[in-house]
Amino acid sequence: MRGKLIVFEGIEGSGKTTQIQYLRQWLDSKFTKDGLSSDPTGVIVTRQPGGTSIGQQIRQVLLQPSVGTESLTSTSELLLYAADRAHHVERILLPALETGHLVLCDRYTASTVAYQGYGRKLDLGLIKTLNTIATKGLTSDLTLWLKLDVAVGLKRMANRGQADRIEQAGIEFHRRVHGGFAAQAQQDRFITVDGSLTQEAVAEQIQAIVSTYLQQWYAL
Ligand code: T5A
Repeated sequence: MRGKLIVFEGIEGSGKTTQIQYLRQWLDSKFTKDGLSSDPTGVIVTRQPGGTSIGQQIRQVLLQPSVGTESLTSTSELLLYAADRAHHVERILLPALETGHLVLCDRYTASTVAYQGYGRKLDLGLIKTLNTIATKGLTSDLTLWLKLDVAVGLKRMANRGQADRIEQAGIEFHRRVHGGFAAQAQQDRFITVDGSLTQEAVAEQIQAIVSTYLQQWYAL
C-alpha cells in the first residue's frame, strides 16, 4: 500500500516542530498497540527546506542572515525553495511513500504560496507552476495548519534567540504570510488547528484529526 504524507504548516513559532514530535510518539505507540508496527512500515519525519544533505546546504543559503553584502532577491529565494523541494521529493518523499511509510513533513507547497506568494508578493500562478514541477504532482494526504496570531509566534521565536533571515522580515511581511495560509484554509484536506493552546492541548486536537484519517487509510 502506498504511504501517506501529512504536512505541518504555519507561521514562525506556530509549533510545527513540537507537534511533529508529539504526533510521532503518539503514532509509534498507536501502531505498536494495535499490532500494526509493520503497516505502515514506519513513521518518517522530514522537513523543507533541509530534508536532504543537499537541502541542508540550500537551507543555509536561504536562512543565514546575510551573505557578505549581498542579499537574496525574492526570485532567487523562490527558486532555491523550489530546488530544495524538487530534490527532497525525488530523494526522500516519493521513495518513502512508494515503500508504504507514513511521512510527517515540516512545511511543503503551502509555505511557498504563503511566504513567496503572499509575503514577497510574487506571482501566484508562477508559484503554482513551480510547485507542480518541483513536486512532480505529489500533493499531501493531509495538511495541518497551526493557526496562531503573528505577534505570539514572533514572541515565541524571540524568546528562543537569534532570528534567521526570514524571521527578521518585518511584522507586516509575517501578517501577509498568515493571510496566505488563511487563503488556503478552504482547500481539501487542509485542516485548521488552534495553535494558541498549550502544547498538550494542540497535540490532542491533532490526534483527533489524524485518528479520523487513519480510519480511512488503514481501517484503524
Ligand atoms: N519557507 C519555507 C519559505 O519562505 N518558503 C517555503 O517554501 C518553505 C518550505 C523555514 C523558513 O523558511 C520559510 C519559512 C521559515 O521562515 P523553519 O525553521 O523550518 O524555517 O521554520 P520555522 O517556522 O521558523 O520553524 P521553527 O522550528 O522555528 O518553528 P515551529 O516549528 O513552528 O515552532 P516550534 O515547535 O519550534 O516552537 C517554537 C517555540 O515555541 C514554543 C517551543 O517550545 C519553541 O520554543 N512552543 C510553544 N509555546 C507555547 N505554547 C505552545 N503551544 C507552543 N508550541 C511550541
